[in-house]
Amino acid sequence: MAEVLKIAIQKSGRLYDESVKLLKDCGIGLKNGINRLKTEVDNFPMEIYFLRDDDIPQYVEDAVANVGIVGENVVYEKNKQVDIVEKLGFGKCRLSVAVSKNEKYDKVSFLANKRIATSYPLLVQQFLDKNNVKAEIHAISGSVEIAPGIGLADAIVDLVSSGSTLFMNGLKEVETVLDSQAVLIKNKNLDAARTQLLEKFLFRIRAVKKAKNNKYILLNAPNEKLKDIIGLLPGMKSPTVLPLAEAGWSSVHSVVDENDFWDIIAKLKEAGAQGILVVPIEKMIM
Ligand code: PRT
Ligand code: ZN
Repeated sequence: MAEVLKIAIQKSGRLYDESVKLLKDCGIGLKNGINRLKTEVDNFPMEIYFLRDDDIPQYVEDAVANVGIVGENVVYEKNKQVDIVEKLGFGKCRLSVAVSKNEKYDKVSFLANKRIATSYPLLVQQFLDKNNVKAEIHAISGSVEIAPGIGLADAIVDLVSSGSTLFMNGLKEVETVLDSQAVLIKNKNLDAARTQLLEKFLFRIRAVKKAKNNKYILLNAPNEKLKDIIGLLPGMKSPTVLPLAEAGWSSVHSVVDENDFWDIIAKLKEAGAQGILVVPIEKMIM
């Protein structure tokens, strides 16, 4: 049987939808039936395993799966022998210290000799060591945010994204221990065939990521303004310029970074651009 790349993704939870979407955007056709442990793929030599996120680093270390998609927070806390290959740009959150909103927190030494509840004892210990603070870590597996309210802890370290969970529990965020996002991890001893498949997969992931951060832009410009307008557009090489049917006008096509997008649009209008169209890009290969 030909070699396949075995990938582990979260079975359900916050990373599931985006992980599946990434595979689909990479042209990897998942068969339905997510309630199974594993699924095969028709059009790419890949097998997909659906697992709890906490178990993914271990499975990848043990080569039960060759690669996996999991949060950096889990990778570092589990501390398994795996390599991080690529940041994936979703599942963004931070692991933060929070205390009751009434506490007067000034610096990390506030935590000295305090009780800290967390599901991330290793990362918290490393954070305390780095700051030369000794505290008591209470490792608990869920509902960490209620620990201060029931008198179990003086502080917590937990994942935060919008901050509303902390707010609803009368807590405030005071330090960031780790910024996290979903990453692709790999086994340290992939054979040549698997390494080649991973390269192929990574090439697609990067094209999808790049496309997500860029937009295709089309606009009409009076020829006398062309020079100014082209000056505003970076493009992959340089913008494409085509004559319009109406004399004295051109159509300009280019690619702009999502982050600079609104800024550039405003300047383009000011410079005399009209009929600006902005289109999402599906894949982008440089
Ligand atoms: O069942 P399984 O073990 O696979 O899933 P899980 O319940 O352990 O994990 P899950 O699905 O909750 O999260 C999977 C991964 O998503 C995490 O390991 C992070 O890498 C990432 N992620 C991103 C988050 C969050 N954002 C997040 N906000 N994981 C958890 N939260 C929780 C947090 O623990 C807290 O309870 O959401 C709450 C805070 O959210 P806000 O928006 O109120 O701040
Ligand atoms: Zn989990």
